[in-house]
Amino acid sequence: MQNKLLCYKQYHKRNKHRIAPFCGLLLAALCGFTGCGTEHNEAVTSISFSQDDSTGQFAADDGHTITIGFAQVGEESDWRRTNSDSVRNTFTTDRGYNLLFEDAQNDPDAQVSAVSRFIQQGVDYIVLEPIVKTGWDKVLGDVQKAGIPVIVADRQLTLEDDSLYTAWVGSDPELEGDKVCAWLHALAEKRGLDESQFRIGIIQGTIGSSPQIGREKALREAASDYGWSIVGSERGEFTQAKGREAMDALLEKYPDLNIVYCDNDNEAYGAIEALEAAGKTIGTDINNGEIMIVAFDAAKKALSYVRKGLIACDGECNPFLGPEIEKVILALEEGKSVEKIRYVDEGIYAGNQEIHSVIVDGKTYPVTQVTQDLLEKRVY
Ligand code: GYE
Repeated sequence: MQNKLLCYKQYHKRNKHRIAPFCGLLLAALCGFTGCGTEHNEAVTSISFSQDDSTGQFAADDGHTITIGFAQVGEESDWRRTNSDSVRNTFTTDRGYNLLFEDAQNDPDAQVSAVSRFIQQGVDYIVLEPIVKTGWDKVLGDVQKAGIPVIVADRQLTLEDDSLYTAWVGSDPELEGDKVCAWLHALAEKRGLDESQFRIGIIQGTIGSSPQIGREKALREAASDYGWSIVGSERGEFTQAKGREAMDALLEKYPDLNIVYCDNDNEAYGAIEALEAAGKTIGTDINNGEIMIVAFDAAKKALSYVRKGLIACDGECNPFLGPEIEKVILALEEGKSVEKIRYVDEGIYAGNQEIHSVIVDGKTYPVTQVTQDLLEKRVY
């Protein structure tokens, strides 16, 4: 990510959402030569996959069982529960796996301990969805000494030595943030809104987690590019209950805020409760007193809120990582090399049809309008 941004910023210091397509091509070419694209300077691919857990044939064709230690974050959100189901549905006994599932309940120390226990238990693979980015060097050094491959999924981490994990698969939270911010800017342009009147409150996810860091970085950069005011931030911990408390605190401190940037859907559900209880009107008409909410994940319930106009725009974050993790494990089982970094493709959703697409880093992303048909077909 560092390299991507460095590379990008040399060419597009401002207006990153509106760069001309040829610049994107130039950038892509340069990135190809310089290895831009990840904070790890490794090969990157982007994968798209659908809203389900369709898995290939089962793993241990030769009858041996593969033991996987899975260090999960917690149960804080709809996203997380779906992600846990995806992993559980993929690594079943029937399919040749013994899954040791450890839920750290959002405690980074407990998660480090869980990974240490996996070493004692002699697992074949460790799958880690790190709560926070930092603090992994020591325990992953121990894992490497024990010769256990580590697959990092969902959230990103920062290590002194990237050889401490074999592969990473997940989302690019900064790109998710860039897309939502590009949508806000596009809406302002389309409606002729004065962006210096954007007064944004942030409801932050778990501090130090890569989605909190990435999504907030995108917002702060966009705010500086377009003259938006960020009035303040409160911690929402990615949960509905804390999201509600955070919204109450924001309203108390900044009664004139007109946009709420929620780091996930569950926080948005809490924010909606708080705003409704305070008698506020939620919507995109911020010039006439409405408060606009944007969020991330695009869970089914959130998309029903998008359709109702309660969430204006929702950046998708895909939780169906089980099959993607399995692909890595099966390749390693066959002695094949695996790509170090694989981003999953993700969309962006809005309730109105005003903005058809947004451009980030020279790439166009369609904005999907949430229809009743889409909602009925949505699994998560
Ligand atoms: O956005 C949030 C969850 O790490 C991408 O964690 C994930 C985030 C997701 O609790 O809902």
